[in-house]
Amino acid sequence: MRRSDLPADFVLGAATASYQIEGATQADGRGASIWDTFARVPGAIADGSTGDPADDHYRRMPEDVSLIADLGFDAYRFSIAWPRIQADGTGPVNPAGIDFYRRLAEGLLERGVTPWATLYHWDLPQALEDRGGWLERDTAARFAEYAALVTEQLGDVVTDWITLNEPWCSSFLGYASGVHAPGRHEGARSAQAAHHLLLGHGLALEAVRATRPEARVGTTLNLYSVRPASESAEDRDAARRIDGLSNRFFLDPVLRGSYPADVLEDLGQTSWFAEHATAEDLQRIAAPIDFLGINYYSRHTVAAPADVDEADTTEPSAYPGSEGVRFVRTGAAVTGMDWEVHPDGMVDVLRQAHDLAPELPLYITENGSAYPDPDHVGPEGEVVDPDRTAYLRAHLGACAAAVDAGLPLRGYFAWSLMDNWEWAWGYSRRFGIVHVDYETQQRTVKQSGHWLAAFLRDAD
Ligand code: IFM
Repeated sequence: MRRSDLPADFVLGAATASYQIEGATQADGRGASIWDTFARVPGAIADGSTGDPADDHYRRMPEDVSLIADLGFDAYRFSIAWPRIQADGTGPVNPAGIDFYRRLAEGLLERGVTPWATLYHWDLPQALEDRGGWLERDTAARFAEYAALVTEQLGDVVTDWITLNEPWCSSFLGYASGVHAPGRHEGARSAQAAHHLLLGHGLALEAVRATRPEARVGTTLNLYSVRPASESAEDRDAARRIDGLSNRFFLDPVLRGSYPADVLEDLGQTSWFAEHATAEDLQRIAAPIDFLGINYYSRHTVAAPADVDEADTTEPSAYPGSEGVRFVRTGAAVTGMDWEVHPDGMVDVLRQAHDLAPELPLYITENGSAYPDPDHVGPEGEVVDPDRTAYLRAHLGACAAAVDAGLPLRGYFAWSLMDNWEWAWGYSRRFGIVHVDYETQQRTVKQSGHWLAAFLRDAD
């Protein structure tokens, strides 16, 4: 697998997100986000840590820009922390917040790296959560206002915009299982949060188009390859449910302008959606985008609940209405997140999206792995992570297979540029191709990073 196996204009980048790398959560007028609050809840984060200092990127940004450029990436996907721009989620722009992202984008451009900005990678201003968060329709309108402010300010230095990152996580991990901020247990009502997120996408899309007609705007979904554990009708129904809630519940409204009726039924949300998810909302959500971002990590093999009692789980589930569905271990290799390594699944999810919107350019906006590789730098300055290199190589191979199969895949972003704060796992999971020593903030390119840099130069 070589870079030259991919089209010459195929974009290769690295990705990060604001709360996971920036630190400096109280600097320069930044307001509190739901993750600042959630991380302080006892037991919410595996190692009891918070996003401070994370990678201290807010202060070390110029050094990180050099790192990105030196590794040879074409593009860098970062996210903008809403509470740095509007501390409470409303009102005028905080100039210091905008200035940080302007310097970042300008620094990238100076080094020949294209900035890709995500407007929402989960750091909702806490003040908006206090008013109901994504369960409130008004949050979608606030998001569009914020999107207009940001693109007005930065649209001269950023052309590629992603409205939302992984609305499945924001809604079902945030409002159903509660393992992500804001940590609420609202059961199937979490689907209403998903609708408001998608409406926020639609309204933001409109706002960005009005502010910056030249912008390229898309959104990013996390999609899974889903298959039944057997061909039994029950297992196939389990696969329908999980594909429904993880994939179709987001793909269908964005690409077809409708929610899947079977999923609304599983959720018991048919009447709420009939009343509140209006035709006008769906028209907005399905307005043409310039590309779809897909974050792909793994495959789910699922089976029907073993027996009726098993559905009576006490843990709030991220799959309301389908609580008893079992996620089956197949014996296939898994990463340190216990996620099955299945590169072919990347082609499956690309095809699933492509079938709904044959003309739409697709990008893998995240793909990567955490492994329990050494969390220290060796005596020769090396970080040896062969599993991560193999994972990257295999998934870049899947990109080439997708392109060869005629799918309009235009780029790939590795998750992540550097080790960072992995949400509920804190600092205990490392996805970086660059190692970060959290004591000293020293960055060291891992073997996987050296491999990727050679791949980018087509020298592998
Ligand atoms: O770290 C996350 C990222 O923020 C969103 N996508 C999945 C990654 C790995 O869990």
